Amino acid sequence: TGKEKWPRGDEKVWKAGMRSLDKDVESITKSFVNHVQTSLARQAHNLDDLGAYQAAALSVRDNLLVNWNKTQLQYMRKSPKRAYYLSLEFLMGRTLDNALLNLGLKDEYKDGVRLLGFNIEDILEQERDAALGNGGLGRLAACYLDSSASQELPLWGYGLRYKYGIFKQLISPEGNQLEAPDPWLEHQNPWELPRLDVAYEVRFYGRAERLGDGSGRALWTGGQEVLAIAYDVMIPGYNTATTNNLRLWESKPKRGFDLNSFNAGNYEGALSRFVVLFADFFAYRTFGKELRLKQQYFWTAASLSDILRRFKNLNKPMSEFPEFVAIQLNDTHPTLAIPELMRILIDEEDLHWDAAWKIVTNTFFYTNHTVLPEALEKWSVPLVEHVLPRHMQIIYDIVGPIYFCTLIILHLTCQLDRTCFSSKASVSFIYARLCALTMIKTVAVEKKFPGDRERLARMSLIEEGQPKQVRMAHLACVGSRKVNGVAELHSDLVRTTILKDFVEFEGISKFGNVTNGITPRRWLDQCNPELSALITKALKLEKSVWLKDLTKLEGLLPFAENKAFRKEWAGIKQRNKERLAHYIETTLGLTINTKALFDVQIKRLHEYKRQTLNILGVIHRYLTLKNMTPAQRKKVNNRVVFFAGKAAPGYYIAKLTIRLIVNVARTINADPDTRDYLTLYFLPDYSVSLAEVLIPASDISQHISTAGTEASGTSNMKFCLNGGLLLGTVDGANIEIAEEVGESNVFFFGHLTPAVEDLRYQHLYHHIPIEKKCPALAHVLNQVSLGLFGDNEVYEPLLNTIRQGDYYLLSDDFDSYIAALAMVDEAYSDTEEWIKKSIRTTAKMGKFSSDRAINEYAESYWNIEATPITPHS
Ligand code: B1H
Repeated sequence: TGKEKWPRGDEKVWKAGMRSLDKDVESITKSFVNHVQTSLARQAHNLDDLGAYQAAALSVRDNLLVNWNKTQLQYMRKSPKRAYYLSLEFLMGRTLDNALLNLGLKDEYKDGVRLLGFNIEDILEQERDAALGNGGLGRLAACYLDSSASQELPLWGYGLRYKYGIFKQLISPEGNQLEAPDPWLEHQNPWELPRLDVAYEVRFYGRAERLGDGSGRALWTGGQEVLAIAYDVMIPGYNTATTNNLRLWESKPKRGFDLNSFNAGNYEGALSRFVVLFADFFAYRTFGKELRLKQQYFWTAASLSDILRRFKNLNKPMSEFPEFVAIQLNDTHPTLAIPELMRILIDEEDLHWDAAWKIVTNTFFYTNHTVLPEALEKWSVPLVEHVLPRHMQIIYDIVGPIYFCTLIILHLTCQLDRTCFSSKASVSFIYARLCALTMIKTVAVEKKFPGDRERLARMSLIEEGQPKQVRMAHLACVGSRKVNGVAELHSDLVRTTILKDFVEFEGISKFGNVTNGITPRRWLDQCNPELSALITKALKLEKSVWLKDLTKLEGLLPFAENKAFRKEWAGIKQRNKERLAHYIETTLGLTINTKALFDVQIKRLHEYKRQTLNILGVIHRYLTLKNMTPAQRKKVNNRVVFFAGKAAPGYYIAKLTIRLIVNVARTINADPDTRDYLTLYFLPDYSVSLAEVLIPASDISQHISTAGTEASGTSNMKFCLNGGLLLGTVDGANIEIAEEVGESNVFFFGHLTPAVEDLRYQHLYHHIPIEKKCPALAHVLNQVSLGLFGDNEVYEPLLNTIRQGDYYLLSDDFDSYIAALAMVDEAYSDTEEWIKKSIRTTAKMGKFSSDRAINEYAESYWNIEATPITPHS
């Protein structure tokens, strides 16, 4: 009942039994040895590094739990408004090092394990990455969790507990990407708490029958039910007791599951596959669509049940739900939460449609992460009808009439068949519904857009066609209180392209921008400890001060003029290069020239990101070097180019790009004429942990997407924070980085966003042969075609994407790209000036802390406040 006195028994005895935080080496070694003895059932004589990692992790976890319990208890007592971050991906990487730094116990653990005969770095290396995501979107979610806890904001994450993370990438002898499963849970995962008691039922399929009483309610029965079981992951804040929660759902057959039924035999085969990450943005369009839809529903339904249960414990009227709950939709993947909350409120809580809709549209917030048309989610209406019949009804009701009355009117006027709209009827539906949503009187709308049927078709949540499709971005937009993009340019594009009609209809104030951010804890302090220490020394501030107010980095600016400081700065970069070289030497057996400019492009392989432009630029450099005399070559800057990144398993052109990179590397690294001046590496199996070694070692990093295609990018921020300079197009967050650090400290090239459409038009209708338009590029393409890198003919489909159509405008940007690379060479030759640029870049990166971003969400979107956790409660 919640009214009973607690604790039961003697409070003093309870208190005396409570574990407290470890603070000194002695209590740490004690806890470590205890865990070896009991949790692991091992002993000193048979403990290897992996065992030591597990013991260390378990003892750190105990510390996290002390704070976690405190945090959750105080959230319960103070009942602040809470935010929930629904993301299908959380790319957490490793946890131990981060937890040690956030708890402020790294040195103590280092000393403790040394006393026991272990080395902390070796122990940290034992941990597997938690790679429950594809790329930037998933890593952003992880950074936001770190920032929410660090800023003491009451925020929980909700995701799926995938059995397999993103595939492990192998490279075959021919240079092809191969995919192997990533059984990341193979060893016990010390960072999760199974909550077998937190379970919810989730239904699929079956029948939905409207009650027909005018209430709008329906009965959804039959089909298949599964259980969602919670696993909790502790999210420690930096230098604070706040420890938030990431709740991941696992599926389990329902108890009393009919073992004789058709479903029973199917469980292992079909439902357990829930827990496999879709490592392919687009693959599920052709394969496994139903599975992906079920994943999305399973996770949103379980999360909503959990959120509602917590709200109900407050004993408040349902109408106050949005005063206690804000739900952030990380892209459209959790959009089914909108019809699901409608279903719960109407069918289970007996609310009137309009009251329910008011709650929903004050609860949800939607972040868009891409404007690329092929990446906008759409679900086929027959599929949704099959898997989630009730939700399909609700979606129709959202797009449809102002409840009931309009339904009847439309029935009369359009002879409407509810499951098979004529285009006209669908248009009328959305028209009427949107009038209700936005409280704009029909008359006003008529005045605003008289007879604008095309507009209404564009705005519809249902796209006409075979089959009809639900446009998830439109549903997320109409069902949310606010919508945002992830960088200024991108948010502008959202407002002027994909959601333009909605902006005109609902008003611009609903459509904002929150420029992405990264956590400086992982992406500076943890991955670049030497630089972090130097900054602390220079700023004469506690590390905990500038790591939580990153704008303090500006204090580094005067040090750019200090020669001794520059030497220290450059020395750290050099040692980070050697650390990377050592890593590559031990993992891949390759020797890297560390006396060279390190040039890095690491990200998912995608045509719009233009890794192809980069590799063609490398070939151009190679051909130029080949044409030089040895004396001329000696004057050229040495350059080592690194690529890393995964291609979606079904993305043929992206995989071909990897193959080209690998084979170009093979040829040029073996060429005695040039290999002292230019080498190239494709590092397999890119991951968060690999990024942590690569980023601090880079002199220049490439972010070279076709203008207007990269929503933000976040690795650009990571490189610049670590004093790497940026070579990029005028796209995404590159623009804001340049605004901060000054254009003289970045290398920009290429056409701007407004030109892109015209250029594409020219490619289609006024095609100029590449030989004429860009001879340098034509020459490079020909060399590839002629087999300079072996594999006659295999690369033709890739080269043809440039020769014909050239949708991503490589031929338009190639010359300016080569010119920008030359400017990089020139700037790098002036060592002292280069180091100044590097220092100034780091100094001006304060804006890109995810603390700034999460506070913007908290204040301008969710309306939640910091809730400090007091140590004694
Ligand atoms: C981004 C995605 C994405 N945008 C679909 N969109 C996915 C879309 O599995 N899927 O279905 C997965 C991911 N990811 C990235 O988000 C943008 O491309 C980056 O520019 C941006 O920095 C990042 C975070 O906002």
